[in-house]
Amino acid sequence: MQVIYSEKHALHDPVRAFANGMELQHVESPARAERILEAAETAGHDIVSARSYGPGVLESVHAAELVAYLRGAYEPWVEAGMSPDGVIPSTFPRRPPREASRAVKGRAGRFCFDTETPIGARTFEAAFASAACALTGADLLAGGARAAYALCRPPGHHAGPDYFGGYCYVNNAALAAEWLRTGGGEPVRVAVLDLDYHHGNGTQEIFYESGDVLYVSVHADPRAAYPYYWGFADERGAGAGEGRNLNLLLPENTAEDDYRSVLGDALKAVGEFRPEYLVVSLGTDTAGEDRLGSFGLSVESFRRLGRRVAGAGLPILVVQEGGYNLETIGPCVTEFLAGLEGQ
Ligand code: Q9C
Ligand code: ZN
Repeated sequence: MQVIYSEKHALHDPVRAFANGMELQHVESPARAERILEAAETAGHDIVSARSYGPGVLESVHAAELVAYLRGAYEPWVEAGMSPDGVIPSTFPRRPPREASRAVKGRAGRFCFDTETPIGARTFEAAFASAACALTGADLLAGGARAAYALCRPPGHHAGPDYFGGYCYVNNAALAAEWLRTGGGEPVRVAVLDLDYHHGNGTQEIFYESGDVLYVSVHADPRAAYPYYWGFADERGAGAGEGRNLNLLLPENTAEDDYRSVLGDALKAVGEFRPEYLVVSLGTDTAGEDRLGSFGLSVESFRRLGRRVAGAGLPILVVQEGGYNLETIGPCVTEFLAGLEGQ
């Protein structure tokens, strides 16, 4: 399978996050992508470079103000005497601000929703390259490929229409889905199946009122798990998107059997939607060894998941989201891809 990669991911190497009332070493590290790349090479996949896209492409799913902020946030932050390790806000608006703040620290909270998603000197370049990996995958599918894997880093599914957070800056899966939806002239239906441990609040909100894009997510119950304020079962879409958003919640500590049964429900919804393409947001933070998740999937489970997803019989673009165990992230991904290829 074609594995789309950009070495520019390494330009983003967040130093710290603030969580749990503590300063923590950041877990979304360049090593994640390096481990996946090594495993993909060992498994014999075809590593291809991301193509180039104009910066305007980000505005197909994001507000221009968000993109401009991400591009320009770092320099004024450092010039104002804040940490050169990256922009991390500490004050957040509880309602839309009536005007842009004149204060660097006021602007820092405008688009970001947490204290774990720092903007470093070259974060924007890395995020844009990550998006380019997903878009290249979309192009491969549009050109007739049956499957492709975008090795995206940083991840994307927590980034919404005009906000970012959860280690995500721009929404790679949403950009690919939108590219596939509109790429061939007449808009076509696209389904996004999100298998990260966490609900993909950003993807949900980007397509919430879209009749063309079905968003289905299998994730940990937000009553107990991040992102806490999104991902409930009664979030079903609105307007033309009514009924086209499906959140399937699992309790903490879910093991493979229950996970697969709910994946079956998710794939049934995808099938009934009759899309032309399927974009899979794949997080391996569902693995038992992952420090951010509580589920009990094994490395071998991912092959069985891949086989099930292949059963949808659609062209499939897999986009990398989370997954933080450096020992298992590579094998989990390559097992999933082997299952997708029917092995
Ligand atoms: N102390 C993705 O998997 N909170 N993002 C973790 C750790 C943030 C996860 C708390 C989790 C974000 C793409
Ligand atoms: Zn996650």
